[in-house]
Amino acid sequence: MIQNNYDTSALYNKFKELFGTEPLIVRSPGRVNIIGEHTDYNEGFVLPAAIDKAVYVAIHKRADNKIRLYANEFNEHFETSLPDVKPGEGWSNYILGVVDQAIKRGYKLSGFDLVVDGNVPFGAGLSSSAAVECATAYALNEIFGLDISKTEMTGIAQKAEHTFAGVMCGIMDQFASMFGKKDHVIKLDCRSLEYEYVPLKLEGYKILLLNTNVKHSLSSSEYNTRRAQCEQGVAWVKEHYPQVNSLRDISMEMLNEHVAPKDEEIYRRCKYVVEEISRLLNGCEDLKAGHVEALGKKMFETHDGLSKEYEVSCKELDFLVDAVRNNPNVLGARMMGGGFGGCTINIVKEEAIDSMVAAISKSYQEHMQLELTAYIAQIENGTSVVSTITPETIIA
Ligand code: GAF
Repeated sequence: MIQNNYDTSALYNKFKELFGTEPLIVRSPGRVNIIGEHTDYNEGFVLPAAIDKAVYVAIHKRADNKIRLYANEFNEHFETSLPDVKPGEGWSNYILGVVDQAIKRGYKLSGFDLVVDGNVPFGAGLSSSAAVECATAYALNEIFGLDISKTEMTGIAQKAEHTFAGVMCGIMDQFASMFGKKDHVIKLDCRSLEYEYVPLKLEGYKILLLNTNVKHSLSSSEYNTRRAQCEQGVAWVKEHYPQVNSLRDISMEMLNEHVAPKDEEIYRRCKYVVEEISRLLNGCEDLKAGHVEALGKKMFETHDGLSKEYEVSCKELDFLVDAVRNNPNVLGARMMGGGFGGCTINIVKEEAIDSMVAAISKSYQEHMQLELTAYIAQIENGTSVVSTITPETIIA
């Protein structure tokens, strides 16, 4: 099992070695989502939580306009200056997109030096990109004293993903990273951004993430296509019900009457989302009432909807869900996040985890010729400053 400790003193030392000054360090976590997938950009609800794997940025402001970035994991440098910030390739986009948004909103920045690192695996569907964006927004706010609210920082981070990474994501990932609370999930209304912390009481069960270790290249383009398909469905219903603004406002009757006759595929996409919004609301009540088995059953239903109706799964994710479907130690499992790879989320009886992971790793290797990686997700707090002082005091 992969360990989650991250030693911020190494990051501190790296920053000092590269830039010669003492950095501020900000931690921003990855996330899981219990249920409610592809509902955020449809103004529905989601049920995410921040986890113990996080992105860390070390930062120090400069007197000039230079921006010097270093990604520890890739051993890569990137340099630009404030007036020249524009979309490019790879990891720097998630930082520069945030800078661009802050400038566009009128916040006054100068240059800065920044090192990014962490232990959120890339491409695993745990929102490493949202974590980099949130860490950057929070860090810029701190060093330049911008007084931006956490809600606005979340919006800045989301918009950075749209404009610099080209993914028209919803608000879930950035919100979970920014607002996470230890041992709680966040029931978030993605329309109003009102939210409620719900204690995650799993009574002898743990959240186990199984990483397929694949990320199919379709993921961004198909994500944007799904979003457009949902919007098309809404437009057809709106011709008859002008008060409707999103799938959140739409019933199955409306879909049956006004979308089904027009396009079977769009109907299936919309049907999944409408059902998922109500499944989440019921699942959240299950969690509050301690009915974890009922919640687990709904997670399998979500997976089937994502796989067959929304069509954002892949053979590796389906394999991992099918591998645990009839296992009495597993209450629920499903693909998590945008899809086309990444992790499944499983609710598994604690004492069964080791033997189960060993057995599934073996059959995953045999059937998919791929290595499986497993993590137990602990639920942690959201984005915050780690420390501004010496390495000895900043072990996270
Ligand atoms: C990705 C997106 F970034 C989120 O906004 C959300 O839509 C998710 O896919 C699917 O629920 O993680």
